Amino acid sequence: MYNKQIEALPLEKLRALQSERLVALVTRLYRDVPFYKKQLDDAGIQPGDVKSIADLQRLPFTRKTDLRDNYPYGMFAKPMEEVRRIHASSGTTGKPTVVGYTQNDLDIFDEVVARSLMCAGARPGMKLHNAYGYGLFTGGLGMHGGATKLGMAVIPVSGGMTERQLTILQDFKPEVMCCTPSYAQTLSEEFAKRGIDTRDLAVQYAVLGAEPWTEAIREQVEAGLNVTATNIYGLSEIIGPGVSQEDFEEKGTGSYVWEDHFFPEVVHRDTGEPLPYGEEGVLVFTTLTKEAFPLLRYWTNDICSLHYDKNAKRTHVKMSAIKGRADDMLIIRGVNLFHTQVEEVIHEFDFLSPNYKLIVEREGTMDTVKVEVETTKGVDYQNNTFKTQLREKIKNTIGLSMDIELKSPGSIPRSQGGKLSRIEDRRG
Ligand code: DLL
Repeated sequence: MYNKQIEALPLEKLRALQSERLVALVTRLYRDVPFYKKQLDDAGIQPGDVKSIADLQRLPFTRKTDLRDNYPYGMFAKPMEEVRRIHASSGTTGKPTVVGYTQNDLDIFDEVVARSLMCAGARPGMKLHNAYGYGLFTGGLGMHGGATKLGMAVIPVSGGMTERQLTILQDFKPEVMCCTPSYAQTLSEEFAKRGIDTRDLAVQYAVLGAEPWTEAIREQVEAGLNVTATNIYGLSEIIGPGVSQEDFEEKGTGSYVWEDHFFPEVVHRDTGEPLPYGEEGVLVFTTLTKEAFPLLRYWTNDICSLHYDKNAKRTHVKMSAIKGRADDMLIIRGVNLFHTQVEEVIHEFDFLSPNYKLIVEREGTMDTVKVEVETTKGVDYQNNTFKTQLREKIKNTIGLSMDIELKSPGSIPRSQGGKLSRIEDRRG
């Protein structure tokens, strides 16, 4: 553990710490951010009404539209003289979301990423091949700061230029690498294409995140790169990478949320009602300690569930893998669909590789989905039996009839370094 005192803090003490931090946060927000003063006044809540973390559920949500309405700096709680860095995430539509950090915020960022890296298997003295993009995206600089804090040597490769990535992975001998899962797929395939045996690499751990992924991709990447791959989750609005992290020895049991800084809730996507542990809904975060850009009950739109794992090393709550973003969910003939559900079905067939794309079209008033998926090497992609097997499995598990097109290996677009969109929406 990077910070045993906090990561293994007994739950009672964690709650007391969260309560103390929430009370201070609400006081700061009411005093320093006009948007929050109005929000709280409108809800009939005064700072003194909030006495513990249990009162959080009475407070209003903050949504992405609130950030847009206050673009670029209207939600900042500190004067620019105290801000030391600005990041932004490019929205799919309109203006980016702008976030700021004081020096203290940057220190917290380093701390949670250092914790995450250690949880992923990294240790001081190791080298990190950092293939997250450097720039306005929080991935590159975020991982960089945390790795430095942990005592690693950072190789700031950034995303893209795949040929160079392969050379550096071979010659610089990093023990840890980080990038998006889709780019890890690309790197693994490129090594294979060149006949390079990845058992000769020094890399042992891959820290993958920034987009949804399932066990299908974990298997491909772990085998292809000869690594242990874990999930790192985060978003710019909350801090960047390092909001939660999966432990390399507890794979598949969810990712620890560093809840001394980021308090998570899962709520019903229509009513906003808090849901019990284990139930799936929208993930909502309150930043308990951030100074420049603190947020109350921020509606991430990411779909997952929370649970406490009694067999775990740490006391913090775990979140399940993200199924997708609520705004990326397809509604096909009344059935809700995330692309990760199709990915899970693909995983069940040895003749398929997790390189796929969903194509959504509208025929009259009906939406249709076509799955384009590559077969594994040496498999006949024109074999209709395989197609039928996949179609039926999807129909039985997801409840939707989909067109299937099996493709030859290498024919579906790959990640060139960053996040990869696996849905092509042709509905116009
Ligand atoms: O993607 C921060 C990050 C960088 C996380 C590097 C992990 C590693 P944004 O660009 O603001 O920030 O995008 C945040 O990406 O709301 C999720 O929808 C998605 N996302 C991030 N991590 C995961 C993950 C960074 N591990 C948005 N699994 C979030 C699934 C993820 N989705």
